[in-house]
Amino acid sequence: MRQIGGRRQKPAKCVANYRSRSLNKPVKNTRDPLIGVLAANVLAGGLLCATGQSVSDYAVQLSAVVQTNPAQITLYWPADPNATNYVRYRKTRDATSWGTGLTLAPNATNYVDSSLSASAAYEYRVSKTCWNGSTSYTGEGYIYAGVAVTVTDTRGKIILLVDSSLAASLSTELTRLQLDLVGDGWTVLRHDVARNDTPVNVKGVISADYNADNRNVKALFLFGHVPVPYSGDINPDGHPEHLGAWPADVYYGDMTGTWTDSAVNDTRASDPRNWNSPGDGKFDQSTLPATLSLQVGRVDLANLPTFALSEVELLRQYLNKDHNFRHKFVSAERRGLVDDNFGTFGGEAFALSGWRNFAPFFGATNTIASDWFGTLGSQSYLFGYGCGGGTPTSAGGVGSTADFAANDPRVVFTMLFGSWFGDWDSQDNFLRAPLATRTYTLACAWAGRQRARMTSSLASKGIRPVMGSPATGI
Ligand SMILES: [Ca+2]
Ligand SMILES: [Ca+2]
Repeated sequence: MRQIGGRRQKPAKCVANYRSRSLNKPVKNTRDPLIGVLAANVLAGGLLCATGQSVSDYAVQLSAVVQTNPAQITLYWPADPNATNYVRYRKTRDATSWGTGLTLAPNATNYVDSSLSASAAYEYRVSKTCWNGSTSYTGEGYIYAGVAVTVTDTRGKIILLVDSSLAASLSTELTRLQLDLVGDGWTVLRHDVARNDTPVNVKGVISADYNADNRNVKALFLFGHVPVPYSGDINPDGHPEHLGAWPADVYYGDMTGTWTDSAVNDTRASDPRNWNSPGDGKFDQSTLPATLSLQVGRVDLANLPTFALSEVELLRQYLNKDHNFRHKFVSAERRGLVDDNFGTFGGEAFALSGWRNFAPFFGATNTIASDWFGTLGSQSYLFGYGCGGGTPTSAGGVGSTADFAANDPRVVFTMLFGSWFGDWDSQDNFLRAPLATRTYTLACAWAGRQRARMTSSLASKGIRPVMGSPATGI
């Protein structure tokens, strides 16, 4: 697998390397002087290159307008002059197949659906095939929409697992969190667990709740340094010296699969945290053994010494942020920021996790390529996506953990992507740093290699504190 920038042992070289390999913004035309650099890099990686495309060209940036009489949903997307064909699909949220698509004209920029039930919600997908004169490429867009869908006021049961070493200090704030979760439609099942317990014992607490009411227990909120399960022999950032066990909170969300600790024997990783041997308590599984039964999120602000506040005070600050956002004491403009420092990367186009999700949320014109800290110091965004060559504490072109400690970027929900910080349980880890900021940021997911598709899960299930990513845990 191709590396996504950065070498753990040589951060200085990593930065220089990143600068020579990456783009600061999507390529807009063939006169961009950086295109040659991109093409050379892609060819050096041995991959085919759709030269001249920008990352957003790989998305169909869908948005929707609905009306009640007659009931209809109109999908819109920006024109792509290179499109040779569009296909529209529709399904219910939980259907597993898209079925047969409906072919639209090559110059289509909208689709009107009037054969629907006003009270139902539908997930739409629009795919395009394109030819730019020298090469072909494809794009996809997804949106979840309904005309008059009933508000979800009962979400089921959420298990709140609290690190017991924090419970007394934060009792007021945790009680308020529980009330806020009730207000959001959840029934809260609270348990406090010791941070030095084993993941197997902690999972026993979760399983007992789930087995007592498996139809209604839907979600798991891990608060604090609840024991961190590790699993697998993986390196989704492509670095051989990062191969091994990664944090895997997905273990806690799987109620049916079998997890073993007998096969993997790999101690080549540069950080012993990633070593995995038979019987060491880290699981073997590199992929999920079963479909997850629970949504899983974690707020863990342990081991962040770059921030001035202690772990307890960082968590108190987080709970205050959470309460303030839920009650609109703090808000942000409904728009999405994309700070892409990788470009198309041989077609992987990591920043699609921004472009493809933000258009359905806010509209294509409210999805904006811009610099993270340069923009978010003075302008607010509800969502942000940033990617660049990484270290455990930074992503090139986005910023560093120290930047998050020194600033207060005005963005609430975030995705960050780059090498070395995806296994989030490390000191001053860059993926957790946004959660430790003062006023705004509540969530961060590692998204890019495995693109995030958020529209239907957020719309129907509620936003999670920290969003799940299979096999990597946060
Ligand atoms: Ca093991
Ligand atoms: Ca930037």
